[in-house]
Amino acid sequence: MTDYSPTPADRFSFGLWTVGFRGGDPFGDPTRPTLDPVRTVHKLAELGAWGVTFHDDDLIPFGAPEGQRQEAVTRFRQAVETAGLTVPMVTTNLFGHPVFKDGALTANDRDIRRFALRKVLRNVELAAELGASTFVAWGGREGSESEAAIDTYNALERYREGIDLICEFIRDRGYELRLALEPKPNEPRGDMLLPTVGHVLAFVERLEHPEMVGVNPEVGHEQMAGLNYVHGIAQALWAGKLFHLDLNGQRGAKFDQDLRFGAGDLKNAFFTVDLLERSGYEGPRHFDFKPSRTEDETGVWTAAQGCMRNYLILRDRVAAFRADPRVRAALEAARVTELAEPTLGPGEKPEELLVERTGFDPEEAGGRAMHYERLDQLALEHLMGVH
Ligand SMILES: [Mn+2]
Repeated sequence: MTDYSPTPADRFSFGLWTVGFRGGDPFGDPTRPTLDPVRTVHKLAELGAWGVTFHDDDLIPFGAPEGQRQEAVTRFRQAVETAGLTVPMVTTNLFGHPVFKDGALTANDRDIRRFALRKVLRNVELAAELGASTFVAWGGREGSESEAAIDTYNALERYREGIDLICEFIRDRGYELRLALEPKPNEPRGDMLLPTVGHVLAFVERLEHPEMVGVNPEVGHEQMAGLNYVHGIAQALWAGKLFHLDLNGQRGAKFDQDLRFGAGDLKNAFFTVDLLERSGYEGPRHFDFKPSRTEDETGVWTAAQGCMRNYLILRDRVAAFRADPRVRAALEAARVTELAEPTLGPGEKPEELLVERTGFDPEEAGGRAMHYERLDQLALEHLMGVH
């Protein structure tokens, strides 16, 4: 029996802004002091994490002069090297400063769009310098509260122009970087552009270099829209577009809770781990969560450990589920495996479907039981640790 201690081989990563969350919300002030990024790096390594990620502003205060910028980067880079961590992903804060109150790449104000892109390109340089392979773009303020205030067609055109421009810059510089766009339906804007995984996948196909751009789905962001996260990442995998992902917890369609992974919809978390472990996904298991503002720093690290422990426990549970001969029999009985078989036979033409030759009787087929109740109960019992 393992004690569920993570190792770098598990590829767990955390954003500086996650454990560094100070607990401020729209109704209350921060409840915790600032965490030094260097302390975070060493603490994450000690807990068994593999990687650390950040927004530019998490590391370098907005508008800091060049000297201060260099000092912050050098200090962070030395800590990462000493701790033996990696920086798999970097992202840009295009939502915090008042200049981005109406968006960044899709702001109506052209000067602001140009400033936003300058901020992104400088951060792309930093991402390449630190050896990151993924650059996440979350359009935090790309959206509106009023349909009158935004021409959605033009906004999508400017979004496309912005992402194309970033890709061109990466290609011109010869960087080994891929972009991952992060969907979210709302919050902080009333309605956001690219609200779901499906919207991002469709958007990517309109780009100049679709092969460079994928999706970064977050558990809570899909569930806020009442969608099934497992189905979302499955479609991203099917499209070859799951470049990165954000694991956390959410309870239904409400504000973005960013609970630790496993808290919230535990059954969907079970099947998320099941899919990731069976799919051959080799990217980071990145946690984008916010420790509750009720906690002090000790509670923050307990929550970070909880994210990793819950993943490892669920990995154990899904392995037992898949190995159980009763589950295999139940999958067979439910004909889940039959879905892998193409609907047309080899060499068969659609025309041939027009004539029924097999004696198929819809009345009889309509009466065939699927036995999903037994299969789902077995999954729940494995999840609850009975087997
Ligand atoms: Mn979130």
